[in-house]
Amino acid sequence: MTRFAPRLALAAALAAISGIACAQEITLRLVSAFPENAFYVKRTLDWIADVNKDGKGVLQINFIGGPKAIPTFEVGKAVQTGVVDIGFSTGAYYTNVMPEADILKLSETSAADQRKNGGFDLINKIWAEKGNMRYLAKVVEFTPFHIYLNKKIDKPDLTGLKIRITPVYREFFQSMNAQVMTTAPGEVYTALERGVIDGYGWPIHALFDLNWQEKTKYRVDPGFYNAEVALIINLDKYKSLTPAQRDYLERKAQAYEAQNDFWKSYNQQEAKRQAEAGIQVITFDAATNKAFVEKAKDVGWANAIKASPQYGPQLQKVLAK
Ligand code: 173
Repeated sequence: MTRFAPRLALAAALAAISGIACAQEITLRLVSAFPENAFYVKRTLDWIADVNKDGKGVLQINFIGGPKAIPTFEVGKAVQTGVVDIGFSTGAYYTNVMPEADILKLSETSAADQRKNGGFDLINKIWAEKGNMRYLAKVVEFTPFHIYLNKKIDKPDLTGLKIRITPVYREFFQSMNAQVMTTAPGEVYTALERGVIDGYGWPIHALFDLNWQEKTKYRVDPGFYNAEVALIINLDKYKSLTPAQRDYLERKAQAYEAQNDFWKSYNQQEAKRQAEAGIQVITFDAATNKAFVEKAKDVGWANAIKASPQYGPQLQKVLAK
């Protein structure tokens, strides 16, 4: 027996070492609320590849999939409960976790401003308390939403029109008498094709990812609000990371956020691309346009404060200008 003891000791030592090595590399599961073929997801897959390349032995991310894996409006819940570790989503898709999520569309200050003015800390206080989440990074901003239509209007009045929405647009479109219908992005094309809807709310960009230009005649200008898309992580998982893992994840997430100026030029190109695809712009006189944007904002904040009397006013201080 004694002959084997050193070998056993060696095996035990090796097992212990590899055990430590395993403990130091963690793999986090990420799911996207946007369809896999969306440009947002392509950018996120590039980011994941970069995280995995530099993160060997520390942290890896495993992309589980898009809405086929977890439906768009369930991704927030999946992050909250730890069914997945990281979600790639927008606040409007997880109002079933907390109504505050949709308030981020009202941001007039940038993510960089919010990291300095206390906004980011407030968001994380709310996200932790109500969503068991940490808001890692905002990766889409500087992007207005628009109304897209297949019927012409000559004033900001959507009476008689059936419009696809998410919580982003609900109260504003209803204030213009629209008949509204909530769907995930994945269902918009078919709804347009079948004539179930006369239009939809969507950002200035990323229409082409899902081929909606084929079924879209008009875009209403001006845009309103500020599209927000972010990486959110289950708070228990976040807390369980070693300091090295957490620092690495934070560094990579913040590097992704630091690219947000990209959207400014991309949005100009996308507007051009829409014109080239034959999408015509509907707009109003200057006073009407100004009133349109102001109304969006007023309706948005009134609803935000109604939905969250506790945090709505606090968020307004750091998000609005
Ligand atoms: O229209 C939507 O599906 C929506 O709410 C949204 C929000 C942010 C980015 C893209 C779409």
